[in-house]
Amino acid sequence: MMDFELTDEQSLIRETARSFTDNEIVERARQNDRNEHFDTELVSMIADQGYLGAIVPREYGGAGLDYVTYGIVVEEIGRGCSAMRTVISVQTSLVCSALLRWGTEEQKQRYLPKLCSGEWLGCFGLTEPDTGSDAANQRTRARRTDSGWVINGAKMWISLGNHAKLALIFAQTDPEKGHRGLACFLVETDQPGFQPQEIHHKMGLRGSDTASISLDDVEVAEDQLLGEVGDGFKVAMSSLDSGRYSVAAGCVGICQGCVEASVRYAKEREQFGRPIASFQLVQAMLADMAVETDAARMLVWRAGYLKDAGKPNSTETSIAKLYATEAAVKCANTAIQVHGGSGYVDDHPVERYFRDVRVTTLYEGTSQIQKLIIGRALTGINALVPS
Ligand code: COS
Repeated sequence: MMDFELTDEQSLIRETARSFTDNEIVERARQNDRNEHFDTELVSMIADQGYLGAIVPREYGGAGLDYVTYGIVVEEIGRGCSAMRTVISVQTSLVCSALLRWGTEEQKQRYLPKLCSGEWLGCFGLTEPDTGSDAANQRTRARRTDSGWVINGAKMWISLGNHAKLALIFAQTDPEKGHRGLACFLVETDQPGFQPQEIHHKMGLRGSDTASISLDDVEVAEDQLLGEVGDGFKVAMSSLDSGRYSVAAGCVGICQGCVEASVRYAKEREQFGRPIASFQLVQAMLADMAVETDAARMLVWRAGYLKDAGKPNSTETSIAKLYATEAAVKCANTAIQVHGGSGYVDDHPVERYFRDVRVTTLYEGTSQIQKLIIGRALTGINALVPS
């Protein structure tokens, strides 16, 4: 049996997320974007809705949602503001999911309730100035000491890095071991030597907090290891399985927002004595956006279904991430075309969609990386390693 119907509970959660987005997020999103303001008050409101740590079981303070329902919430928030959607994706998918999957009981109890309530923000320190797609090639080093570890290195493009109280920091413990030498550390950011710096003048996501981080002799206790030494790469990849899903769901929201804004505008705007919605070439643009939106949403739902069923889903998640992010880039571009000159200023949401969406085919694995993951699954050949 195949079921495309949302349950009553999912419909209710969608409606709630939709009105929360329209009533609380949309107008602030524009102001925050204009002012490059990371709106911690809005983050608290999102936390109060239960959207941070949505997939975390209730016993740890989460909302206990399944992945399909989480995706529906992320779509709605993504329609309103990609900067706030990024907060949810990072906190829930990159940080909480890693703790859930790899944390000891004590680590889960220490951190998950604070992250779910929004009392603490978390960040995911994988990318470095010289380490992007080649994530295994970490330059940050962790050295054993009598009492634990000391970390030195630098991280780059870290969302929430200036506000986070907990940072997942990936580091190499033994360069000769390659990706099997990596470890992930739970670093509390008030630790001496942990120094974030704000990154400004971004094309989009101006309402999101982005940092470069330097780590100078940062000491971490032994019990702050997440997983075992050597698990670091798998911790990162499993988090990205959740993070890519979340980015994809947010991009479905951008696509949907483009359709809604464009239909509304095309019916209002008159040229040649009639609404531009009555012109075939305009309808073709609306139809193209609607098709992209539906296709992206179905791929996200499939990936979510596989996650909920506990089935392998990395390839399907990459397919959803690749398709939804590229679809959202196209939709944002087309939506501006429908709006004409009005789409070039921020009176309508499409101008911000266009800038905000651009990063989604870059972060959490570029479109090219997703294609290589999909290609490897199809052929069994790893195109990333010289043969
Ligand atoms: N979950 C758990 N483990 C995984 C995994 C996943 N989704 N994917 C791979 N692994 C494991 C593999 O099983 C393998 O384990 P063994 O060491 O036991 O063999 C190990 O990790 C290495 O896997 P793989 O061979 O796939 O590693 P590659 O070096 O080929 O991976 C890619 C290359 C490109 C896939 C990876 O580096 C990547 O995703 N890069 C993009 C990084 C990224 O998204 N950065 C954005 C940062 S967040 S803004």
